[in-house]
Amino acid sequence: MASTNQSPFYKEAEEKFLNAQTNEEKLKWLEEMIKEAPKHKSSEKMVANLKTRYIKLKEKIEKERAKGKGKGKVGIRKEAMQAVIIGKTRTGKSSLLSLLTKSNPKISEFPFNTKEPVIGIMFSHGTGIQLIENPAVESEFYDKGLSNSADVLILLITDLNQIPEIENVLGKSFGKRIIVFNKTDLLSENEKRKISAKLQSRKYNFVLISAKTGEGIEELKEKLFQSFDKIRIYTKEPGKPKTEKPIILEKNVTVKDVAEKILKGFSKKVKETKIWGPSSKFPGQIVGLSHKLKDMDIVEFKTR
Ligand SMILES: Nc1nc2c(ncn2[C@@H]2O[C@H](COP(=O)(O)OP(=O)(O)OP(=O)(O)O)[C@@H](O)[C@H]2O)c(=O)[nH]1
Ligand SMILES: [Mg+2]
Repeated sequence: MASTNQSPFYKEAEEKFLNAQTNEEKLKWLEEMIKEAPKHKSSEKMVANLKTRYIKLKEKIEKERAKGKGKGKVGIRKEAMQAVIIGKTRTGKSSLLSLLTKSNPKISEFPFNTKEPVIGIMFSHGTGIQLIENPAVESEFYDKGLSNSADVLILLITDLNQIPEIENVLGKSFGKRIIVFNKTDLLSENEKRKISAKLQSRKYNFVLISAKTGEGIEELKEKLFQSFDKIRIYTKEPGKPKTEKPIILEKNVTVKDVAEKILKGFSKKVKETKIWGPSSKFPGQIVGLSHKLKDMDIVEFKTR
């Protein structure tokens, strides 16, 4: 497209088109490029090309909408444990996401870089937790539905005044809140102490972190896992080691719930159950189907 003489307006639109992050945005700038394209004979082919691209892109967006993917955003499949990172721009949402997951969102000192939700998986406590960065609350890109459906909401702030602002936007989203105060590397010990004291007195579930230095990150991971109210259960067959990965279950599950899950509804087949771990009185204790399990228990089923 560079061969024909283009106006500065065209070039600007083209640059924005190339940098656009969503299909809607691309479409908008493509339309602008068509408008601003030179109208002489030598550029006819170029304009025709642009129009074809415009039509194709428009069709693609409409198809995605029809599939119920919302405003051209990526379809997000909700995993068993999902937490959404919510906050104002430049608070470090992308920085935190890229620290905790393999996701690689754009990070910059300039505002409003994240224009659609970004997903990552954090591996911790032997399992995967889905983390999603919701674009800045004060931007048009913020996705309200996403915050409403999450189990856990990470309110990422760099100033205590941001809490009411975010809560305002959240309305009555039911997810459990964790207040995460970021950029502690920029604060003195005294400032940190004051912030902690204030959050403590307001009875928040909170943690102070630095996405830059990693301070507080282990504590955050722990709080995050605890917020889901789930327990990890390992299973084993007689004479074999326990499973490598735990199954994740609601708190207060019984041996029967686990049996139903791993034996696919055939808990009747269980002849004997032994347990090791926090809910057992001694290693290898024999228990009945109604026994309540605790986080990190190992359950062995004998079915023959
Ligand atoms: N000093 C310091 N800077 C940080 C920390 N975390 C993030 N930053 C910087 O803050 C700026 C914004 O970070 P991002 O992660 O892009 O923020 P965001 O909340 O995703 O912002 P948008 O998506 O653009 O709305 C970048 O310059 C980061 O390098 C931190 O813990 N300490
Ligand atoms: Mg971001």
